[in-house]
Amino acid sequence: MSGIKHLPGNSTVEDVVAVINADGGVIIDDFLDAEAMEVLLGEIKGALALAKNGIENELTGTSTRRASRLFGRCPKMVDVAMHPLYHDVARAILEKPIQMWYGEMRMTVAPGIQIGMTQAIEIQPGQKAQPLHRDDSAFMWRHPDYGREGRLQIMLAGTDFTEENGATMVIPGSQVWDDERGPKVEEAVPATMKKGSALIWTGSVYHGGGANVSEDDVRIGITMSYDLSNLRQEENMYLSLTDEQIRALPEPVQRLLGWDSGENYMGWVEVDGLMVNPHFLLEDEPEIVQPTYTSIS
Ligand SMILES: O=C(O)CCC(=O)C(=O)O
Ligand SMILES: [Fe+2]
Repeated sequence: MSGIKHLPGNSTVEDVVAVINADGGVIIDDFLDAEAMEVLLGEIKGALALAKNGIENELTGTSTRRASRLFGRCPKMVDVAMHPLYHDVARAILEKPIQMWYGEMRMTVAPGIQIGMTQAIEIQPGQKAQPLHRDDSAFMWRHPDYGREGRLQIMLAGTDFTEENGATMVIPGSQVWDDERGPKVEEAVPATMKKGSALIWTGSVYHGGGANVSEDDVRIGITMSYDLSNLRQEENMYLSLTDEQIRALPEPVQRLLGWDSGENYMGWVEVDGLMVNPHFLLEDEPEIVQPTYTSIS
């Protein structure tokens, strides 16, 4: 099995989309610059300090600490979410429209994207490999029946990722496998990369955290997902983020975290007797925006 392709941090969105469409995943070298990485890592280490090692669970690991709620705790996560080689690539891959009938009119409706989960993952020496899996199993996704991706995930390296310290293991090309074919450990390759680089892969690609067989080299990865906005968020953002935390974030990120409703009507709230976009609740001078189909083919 060949390795995972690397692209430089100054690649175009089109370059990145092309490699992901072919292989299911790609590594972007120097995704964040050293200065931004140090700020983010300081915030992440603060969150990890409050996390506990997992209990008797192969998926979460027992020599692994996981810290979530990252947009409430780590303001620098905004740089990851809004990076064009992640955000714009996610839109290009996920926002595939559907055609539907609305009365006698043929309409095109495109889903939006939303942030589905966030996690800093610290894999300590002695941690065994995580079983290879597809993250879109959270959505009960079927392959190739659905003919589209539900998720685009990122794993930003907070330390160098090496074969010894538990670099994420990936099976490039496995996004096209049907649901009967199981992954084999020998088919997976390590996403070795430098601190500040990032692995980006679709929810249908088999992958898993690697074993940390090093003496004393702790691996830190910072992950989040962009998911179709019509799916339930894996991490319950409405219960994870306080009102104060969501209000402190830039408007696009508030919307990406779920305080939004798209043209497919998902996520509205009733305010003053009208169905409105929930971003209304965060606005100082709120404007009533009712959801509506916007595209007519
Ligand atoms: O930590 C990693 O490298 C991968 C973790 C992962 O795939 C998961 O927890 O779903
Ligand atoms: Fe995973």
